[in-house]
Amino acid sequence: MDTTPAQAGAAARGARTASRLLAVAVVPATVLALAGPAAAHVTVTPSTTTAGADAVLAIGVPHGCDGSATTAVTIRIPDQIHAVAATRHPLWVVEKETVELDPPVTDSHGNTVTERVASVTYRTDQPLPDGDRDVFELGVQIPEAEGSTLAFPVIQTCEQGEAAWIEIPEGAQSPEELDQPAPAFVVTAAGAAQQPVSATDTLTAANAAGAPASARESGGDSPLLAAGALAIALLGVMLGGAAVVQQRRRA
Ligand SMILES: [Cu+2]
Repeated sequence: MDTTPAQAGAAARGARTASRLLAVAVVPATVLALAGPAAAHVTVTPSTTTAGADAVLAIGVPHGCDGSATTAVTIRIPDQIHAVAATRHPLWVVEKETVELDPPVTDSHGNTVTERVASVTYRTDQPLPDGDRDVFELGVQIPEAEGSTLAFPVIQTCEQGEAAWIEIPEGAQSPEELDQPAPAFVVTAAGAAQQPVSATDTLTAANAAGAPASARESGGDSPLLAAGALAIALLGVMLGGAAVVQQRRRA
């Protein structure tokens, strides 16, 4: 059966609409899916942010330095924290750098403390590949410094190069505006809700709300994003298909 010029025109219009719909659905979906892991930065997720409490700080390293594998992670400890118990970690050796405290201080157990841990370095001779992630846990006592921000600048050394996660927001700046923000969180009063510091720490809020460990330690890679992207893409395909069918029926 010959198609009339009108029918041919209608079909072409239908196809154009469908491909436009597809483009509208697929492009953002792809961008979202690609964005996932790369957006994650080095994070700190405290088991609690409460002043005076004993806490475990999970320092998450979600990727290497521009594709290069990680060989060492040095975590600088803020002045207000004196003692740090580094969690032993297979494949990694731990080194602590201490500095003298002048004047010495008395800790919460009444002991005189003459030196404090200034940094903790995890080092490995089996580099952590760029596509993998790892978490380093430190046991500390949160200082009695309600409302203050505790930053843990991290130097990530890789087979090629290094990444310095040391940037501190100034004034009203938010950590999201920085390329390599230092992981940080805000100390809260006993009984107060945990306060996330930045997108990189939203996990802190998730932690406070009792999110499962896997969610707490996942550092910004989110299968959810991929699922969302997929759903949008499917929707696009279905809409596109429906438009084509409709066009055909009208023709
Ligand atoms: Cu990153």
